[in-house]
Amino acid sequence: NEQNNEPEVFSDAEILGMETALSAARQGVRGANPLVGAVIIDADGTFLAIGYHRGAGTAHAETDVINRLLGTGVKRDLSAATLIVTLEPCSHTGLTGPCTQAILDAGIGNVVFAVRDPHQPAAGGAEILANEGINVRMGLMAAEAEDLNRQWFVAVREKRPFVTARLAQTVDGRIAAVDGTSQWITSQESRQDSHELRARVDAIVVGTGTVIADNPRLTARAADGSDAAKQPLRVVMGLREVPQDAAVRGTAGTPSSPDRLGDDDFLHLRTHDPRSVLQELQSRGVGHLMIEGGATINASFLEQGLVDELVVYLAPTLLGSGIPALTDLGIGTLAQAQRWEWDATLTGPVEILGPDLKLTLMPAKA
Ligand code: AOF
Ligand code: ZN
Repeated sequence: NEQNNEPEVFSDAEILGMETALSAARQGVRGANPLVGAVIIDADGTFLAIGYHRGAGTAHAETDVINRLLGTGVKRDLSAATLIVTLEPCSHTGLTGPCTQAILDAGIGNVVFAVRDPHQPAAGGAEILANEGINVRMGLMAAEAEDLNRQWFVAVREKRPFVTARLAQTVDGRIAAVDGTSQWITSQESRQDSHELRARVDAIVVGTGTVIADNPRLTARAADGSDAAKQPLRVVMGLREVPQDAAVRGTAGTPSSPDRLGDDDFLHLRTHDPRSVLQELQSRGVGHLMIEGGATINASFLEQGLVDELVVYLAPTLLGSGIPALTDLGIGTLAQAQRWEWDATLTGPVEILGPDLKLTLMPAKA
């Protein structure tokens, strides 16, 4: 209880419920939204339903667990039941309606959650529920819940998008040969997986150097080459001009044409500063950004500690000399090395994609 600082008391069933909600949360996908899980238990501690949030744009964990229990539109007396959730229920209408309203509509009498939602528009759900007469308690397994989404909390508190950096490289860390050739280092399977990543994020950024060297379209495409339904905003950063006929200027699926210039889904930011890029994209409503190189852009975000998730496609290929995945990170001695760790929320942090490996990493805990 935040008012009088007395520790809340939780039952064994509630503790078990929160542990279950935390594992359910891990089935979701990281990104603009946190991983969130929820459980509903009866007055006697019986488990009634388990739910979780699948990722940005889908139902929140509370709505998911309520729908699983009731189906939509069904009534049942839940005034003695308890909804246990890993994050404070949201109070806002974002891509989905407020969870506070879903809880009130279902007539659930008790709510236990782990941690406050620091995201301003969503925060304050606890007070709304308490004012409506719901018995609300917070703080159960707060440390575990904070840890589950620790990089999401960092991004929200820094008021910037969640940032994924994607590297596609040889085992010796090269993204192109000496002569600049880079198509393709990784397999078809890896490239297809990258397209699925693109369809999940709100924006992709590359440097002007990459645009000039590789002329990428930066669209998300299905295996048959057609455009995915959801396309990211395509962002180029850097001071050099983006050529008028660059593929990145084209609308998804269509070859670039001059009448498409200034299209909403392409943006050139004339800066080298990752923070100003993040600030600009935040103001445009980007919740999840993916960085796709080159070496200078990758390093500039990494050096400033602005990467929340690192996705590395590793091809069983050697180039020796060649273009490295990263330029200087300002590290002079081993003690300053950036340490990363497996994303432990995933069932397997390493995936096999054809001949390649895909690693998903997050910054190691301080
Ligand atoms: C919850 N339960 O399962 C999640 C919450 O754009 P929206 O509508 O998906 O809202 C996203 C925000 O809602 C997100 O930034 C975070 O503050 C909260 N996420 N809240 O009650 C959930 N995923
Ligand atoms: Zn919600």
